[in-house]
Amino acid sequence: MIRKYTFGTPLPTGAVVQPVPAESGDVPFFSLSREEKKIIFTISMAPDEVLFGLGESVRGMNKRGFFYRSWNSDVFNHTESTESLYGSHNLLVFFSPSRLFGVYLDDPGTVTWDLGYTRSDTAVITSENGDLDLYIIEEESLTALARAFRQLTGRSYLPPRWAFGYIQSRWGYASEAEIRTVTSEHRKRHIPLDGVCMDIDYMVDFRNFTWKPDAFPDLKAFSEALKKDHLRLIPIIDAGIPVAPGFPPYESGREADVFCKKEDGSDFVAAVWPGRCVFPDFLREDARTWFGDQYRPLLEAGIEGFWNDMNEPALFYSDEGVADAFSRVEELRNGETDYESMWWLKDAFNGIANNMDDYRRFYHRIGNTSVRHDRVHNLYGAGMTRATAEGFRRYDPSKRFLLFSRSSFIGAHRNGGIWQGDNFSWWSHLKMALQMLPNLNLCGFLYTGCDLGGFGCNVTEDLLERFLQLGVFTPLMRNHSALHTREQEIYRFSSWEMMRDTVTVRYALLPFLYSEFMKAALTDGMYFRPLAFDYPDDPRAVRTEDQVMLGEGCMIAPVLEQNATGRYVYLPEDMLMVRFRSAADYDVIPMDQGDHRIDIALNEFPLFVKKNHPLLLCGGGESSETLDDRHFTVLCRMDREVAYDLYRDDGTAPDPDLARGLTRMTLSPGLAQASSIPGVAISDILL
Ligand code: MIG
Repeated sequence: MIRKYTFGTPLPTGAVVQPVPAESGDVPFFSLSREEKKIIFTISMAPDEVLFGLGESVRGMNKRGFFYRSWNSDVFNHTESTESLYGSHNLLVFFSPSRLFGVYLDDPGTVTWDLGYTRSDTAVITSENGDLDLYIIEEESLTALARAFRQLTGRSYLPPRWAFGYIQSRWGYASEAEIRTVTSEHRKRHIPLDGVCMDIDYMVDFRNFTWKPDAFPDLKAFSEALKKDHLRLIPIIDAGIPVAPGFPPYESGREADVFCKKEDGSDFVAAVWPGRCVFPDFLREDARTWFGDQYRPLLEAGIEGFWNDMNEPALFYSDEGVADAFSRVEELRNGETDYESMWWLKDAFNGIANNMDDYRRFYHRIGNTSVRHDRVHNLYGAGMTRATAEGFRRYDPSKRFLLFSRSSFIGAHRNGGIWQGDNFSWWSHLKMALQMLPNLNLCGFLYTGCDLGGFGCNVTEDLLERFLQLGVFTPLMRNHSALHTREQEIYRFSSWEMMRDTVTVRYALLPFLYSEFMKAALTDGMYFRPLAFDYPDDPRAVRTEDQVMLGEGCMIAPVLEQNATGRYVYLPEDMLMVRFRSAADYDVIPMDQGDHRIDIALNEFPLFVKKNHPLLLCGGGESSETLDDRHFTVLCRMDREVAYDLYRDDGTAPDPDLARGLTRMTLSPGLAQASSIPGVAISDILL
């Protein structure tokens, strides 16, 4: 059951697709207070209450015990203390033995979440602007609640199948030759690969929709040649359009008048990578259409996937901001300075990027009204994602394109995936990535993953290996790193064969993981879930923070610590452990419910599978398109007949065609009786 309560004058966000009539009574569960325009929702929590949700945010799967702020931010350098990341996902689920409900704030401005931070027994949710639709969702189970929320906000984006392959990326690849090195090193060493990202270095002066003519003399020929080798290029697009007279996107955007405005009606200008830029007003349909059409030259060059960046929007500085900072210099130039004044000066320059004053300097047009950016800030990245996805649909409605964005808002999950932003090569960020996955899924973002190996800082071999072991299971499996950091491609390391073997497991599992993803997406379910969703009555499972359910029947428990030779794993029920070293080398061990200390060497990683849920390993391959997905080895701990539906569609046709790709296989209990491991079927199947 979903109830809606409206406060103030909410602006349209596009997040909700299923209309719900507004109630007139009091909001259940919460007490309400107001402070100026703020609306504050307060609720007390029992000691055994856990909180799930808030999608992209730091810390644990259980969000209780910290303070979060919904304000999309470009936060290179985020840590455990960072209140805001790149996306705002305002769904929070309260779960205890005595109550279960979700609260969703459809509010594009700042929302704060004091979740037992000020008082451990109280949660306080504050809408800064006081214009919002609040939804209370009540269902019988966590799973049903997640489904009801997805039905409210719409089905998750479906990527093409090749997007489940391994993708290599690095800020710095600047030419065809450099990309060729990446692809040939992979193919030569048989490290599977499906795509290479092109970061801003491919562009002329970092200008969107251009590419360097010398470095990429014939992009179409290049992309077509790579495609013959089952490889795709995935270029980046940034939010800002450079102020460059004569540059066609700038000129046509000016002519169509699609850029955000200052109060005086002139275009708002701020600097990002290309220098001074204007910013498409993605909240306007005409601006979205204009922007989506700009991808055409790249699409015509054969590109089938993009990543959209800098769309919080990130702003390096504005002329106004620089002038303010210089005025502080002037103020201090001839006077006495002390440490306080010098810090004040330093802050003026340090705080010049992504400055709140800049976010108050520009306006969007919604209908006939002009709305100051800070009121709708969190919608910007979602608008860009929508513009891009709509552009793809206009260009070729018969195909699924890959799209993942940095910034997001609920609603954007219908149009694209997201990556988890600029993480560091830290073990703590490996753990954070794992813990974020189920909450992102709860908020609808199924196609996601982190920068494997870590974006900032220098990775170590063992950390990259452990990141890859998590990445084997994340829909987006991309190794990405920042300019000037240690080179992070698998083939740079002496233990590259170990890492290659890890990637082969992804490819052996790819048809299975793809099927699990499609089932989750098409049934408004979750690909990753907290254990609480499957074992709500088991307090141990509910509190488990370093293991995650995957698909219908699996659970992952990655090693998250340096120099560890194993870890403790809690099994909420009897399961089958498959401990992988490579696609062809793994242990199959039935294990009982309870606590286990499991040896997991650096080159190993376990997957746990529930009884009567089969795991399918295909014949493998070096790209998603050349997999042998007719021969499967099926592993299943079973005591009854088991059926499995495998998606074997062409991987690019839009969803209605998916059903035609469905193959049902059945396993009879006899298989497990006759097996060398009693109760576990290990059988080869030819489809
Ligand atoms: O200011 O394009 O998160 O993945 O490599 C940094 C360069 C801009 C931020 C993205 C990152 C990307 C980088 N970008």
